[in-house]
Amino acid sequence: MRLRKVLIKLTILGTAVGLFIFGGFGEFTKSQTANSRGQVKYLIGVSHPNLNGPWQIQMNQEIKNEISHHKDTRVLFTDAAQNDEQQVQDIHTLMSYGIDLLIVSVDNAVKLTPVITEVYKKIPVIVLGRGVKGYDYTLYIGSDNQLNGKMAAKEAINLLGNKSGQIIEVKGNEESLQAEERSKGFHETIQKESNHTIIRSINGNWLKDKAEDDLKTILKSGERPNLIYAHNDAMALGAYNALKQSRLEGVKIIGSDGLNEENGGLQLVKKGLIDATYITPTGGTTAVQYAMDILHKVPGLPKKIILRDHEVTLSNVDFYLKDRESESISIIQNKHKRLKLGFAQVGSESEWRLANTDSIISAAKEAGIELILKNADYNQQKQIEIIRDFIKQDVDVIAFSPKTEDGWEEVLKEAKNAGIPVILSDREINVDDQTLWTSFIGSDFVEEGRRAGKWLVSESESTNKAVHIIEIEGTANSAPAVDRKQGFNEIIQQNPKFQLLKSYSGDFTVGKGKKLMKEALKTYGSKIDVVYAHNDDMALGAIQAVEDYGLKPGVDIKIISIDATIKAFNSLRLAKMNFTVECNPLLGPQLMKAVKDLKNGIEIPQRIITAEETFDQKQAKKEFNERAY
Ligand code: GYE
Repeated sequence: MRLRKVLIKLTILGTAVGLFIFGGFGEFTKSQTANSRGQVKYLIGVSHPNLNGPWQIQMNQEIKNEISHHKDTRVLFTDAAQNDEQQVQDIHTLMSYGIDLLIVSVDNAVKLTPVITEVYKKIPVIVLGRGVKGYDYTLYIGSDNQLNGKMAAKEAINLLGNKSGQIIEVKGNEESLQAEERSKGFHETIQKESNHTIIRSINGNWLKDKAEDDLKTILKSGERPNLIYAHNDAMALGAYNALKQSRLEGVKIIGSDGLNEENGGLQLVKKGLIDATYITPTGGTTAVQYAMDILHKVPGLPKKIILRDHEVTLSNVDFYLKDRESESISIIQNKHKRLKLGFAQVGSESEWRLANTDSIISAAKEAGIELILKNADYNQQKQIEIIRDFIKQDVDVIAFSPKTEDGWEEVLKEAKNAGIPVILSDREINVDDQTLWTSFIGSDFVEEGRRAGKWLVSESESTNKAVHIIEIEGTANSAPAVDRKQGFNEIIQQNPKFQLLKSYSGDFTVGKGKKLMKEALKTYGSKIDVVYAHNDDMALGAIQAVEDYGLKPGVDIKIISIDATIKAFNSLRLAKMNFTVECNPLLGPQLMKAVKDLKNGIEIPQRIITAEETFDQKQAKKEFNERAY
């Protein structure tokens, strides 16, 4: 059956599916797709929840443009026209055409997650722009929507000033994670940082007309907001129309999307119809680039790419209007013959860190980048001084692994003023001004903690007795310590049988792990059922302490850890450890790619999150010989 006929048949059946091919092979048939494909090596399926919004259309256009560079690849697009059941059906249809990879954007995370999980068991899946629940996908590409909402709240506070104002929020779509997260970031920040009140949250379904109609009704009933925050620019324009028709002036409007086209956010800001928008990249181009890497089986690809949103107001809109016309402006000038990267390593505290340092050195060599690597010996002041020295040397890019989350504002401002981009390696920081750093490359520590917790929950399923836990935390106020604690707690708090006896503050070293576990054993003795250590080194130290105490680690006391280094694998093999969550230290190649992209004027993601696994004793035994670090 020819594809056109399939399409006609589907249309006759009255389904809403829009299935269309890009790549110019109208003779493509279903059986051809699954069997012989002639010139076509790869077939990518793209499933959209709807193509009636400008943002989604832009995403689609980017995919088309990028795919045209790959002669051996074709794309099949489907448009579910805002019908969730239809989108599930579309994905099945794409699968029946034998696609090699699925790119999917979803409106309804709850309804779409099961089918995506199912597809992910068979082929790679890229989730684009709008998320799903859980981690059953190959790669996620999208913005940090909670941060988007938070930035919008900060701008709302700025626009409203000190008086207490009234805000109406126009949400995207009830079931979309993107809307949920934007809303969360917005509400939290307004509550915490202002006297303003969000008097109402309505659902605009991402659509201009719906937002406009519903707001008109609300305004007619006499409600008088001072600001309207809409989750996209289309609805922000709807808000503007509603206010105009209701003859209300002086009400501030914030949108999001920031497209540069007629009625796109940039134009709305420029014309003064709305006060602020956020350029939220669709990720279409990035998705195709990674899709090709996935299909070509490039090793070490990340799990999540979080793109950077840009705040746009009247004060900077011209820059973005111009910048977008002449893309790829390098922010690195040709100061040196070779690209010069200054890396301020935090220390040599753990096996993980040693593997990380090696990875950076060898990747720089391979990439032909001049690396100045300095070690701060786990001293934050020293790390700051090293960064200052890099600024003085006028390196092209600075990267560092921040010891703790706080205390970086000043030195990063100095780097920014000197025009040197900063990349955070493996640990994040706490600063209000997100423009002080360019990109973060590392792990999702909260998820690591959750995975440790989930293993304990499943391991303890058969018992109703209390499970007594000792936690040995990483360096106080460091991102991995804060987040690994949070993720683990989130899971174990769901059942009161899990009892945390005590959390000790460690420093990621074997010595401290041993010392703290000795203390724990002195206080709690054999009452302890489980040790949760924030890294392998401290777990290894704890194992020694348990043995010294005369108990069997792994048996009398279960040991859970994070990093999955070869030494942990060995302990798992010897049944002294029970479970380790992988934290990938091989960040060198991703870092060098980011440095080169900066040079080439390619905007690099705000966050690049590595893909990671977990290992129990059986898996560790099997993979011991292949372990790279
Ligand atoms: O897990 C630990 C280390 O920041 C991810 O720091 C890193 C952590 C790693 O020393 O072993």
